Amino acid sequence: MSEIIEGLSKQHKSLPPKFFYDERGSRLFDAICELPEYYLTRTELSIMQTHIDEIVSLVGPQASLIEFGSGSSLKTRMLLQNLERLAAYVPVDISREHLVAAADWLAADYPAVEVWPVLADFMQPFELPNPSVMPLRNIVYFPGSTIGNFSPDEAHKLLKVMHVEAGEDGALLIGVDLQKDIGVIERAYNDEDGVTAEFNLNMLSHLNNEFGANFNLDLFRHSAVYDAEHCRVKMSLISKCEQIIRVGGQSFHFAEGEALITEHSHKYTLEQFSGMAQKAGFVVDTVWTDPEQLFSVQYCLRM
Ligand code: AVJ
Repeated sequence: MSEIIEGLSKQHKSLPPKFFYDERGSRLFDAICELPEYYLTRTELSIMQTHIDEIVSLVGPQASLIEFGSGSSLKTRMLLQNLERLAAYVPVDISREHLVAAADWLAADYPAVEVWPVLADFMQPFELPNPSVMPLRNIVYFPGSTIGNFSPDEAHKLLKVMHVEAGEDGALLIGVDLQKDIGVIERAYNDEDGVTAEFNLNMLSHLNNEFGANFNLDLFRHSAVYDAEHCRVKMSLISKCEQIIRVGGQSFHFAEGEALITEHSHKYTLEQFSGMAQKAGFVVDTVWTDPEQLFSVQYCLRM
């Protein structure tokens, strides 16, 4: 609740993207991943499919795979399926619900892999479990260009935590969306069917249902524009009129046309990302991209 009050009290109102993901929000996000305009998911998956053998040989046998976030995605499955004699799969998530669901599901499908869920906020270093087989190295996995949700400062902090968790001889396998034609990016966040608009507006339903807010969804509209100066998509909800919203015993005034920022999605050049990785103590070892250079999967070694 305090995060909501804080975000709505700012001069430029904003709320953290994690408030997208109630049950309906998670379903809408899955639908986004299937959209023809949303190139990210399918491109990342195809890059992984094309290069899985090389990924497997770089990681080597008996690694511990530490996913930041609880993965139930096809990409995670591909790794569990293919990596040699994994010592453990360690999903790290702040949501007990997500963590337990993903861990149970994967444990059932990959009985040979020890699943060790960790309930933690991965912005801070956390303790790793002790699997029954000693891992030869730790591989931090962060797919989906989720790194794009973080400001450069936060992303740096997060990469430093990953550096700690990767440990001696560890590595980072990360999906990073790339800078490209602005039209292609903006279409990915403004799909024909309006699924992204629904996903964005659903944050307000979530706040109504879970936190007793009184947003009227008809009085806000979806907006997603690329901010070239900051190399990021700014997704927001624009108030269609002057209005007062109540939540947590407080009132918040919206002017007509005022924006509530719901998400930033940063896009990187290969050079920018490699500079950021280096600052956090990683060296980019191998970069895989698709033929159009839309997206990248990067294997970074801990220095
Ligand atoms: C899950 C953060 C990678 O930024 O593209 C999709 C979320 N937002 N459509 C992204 C999202 C709108 C997505 N990430």
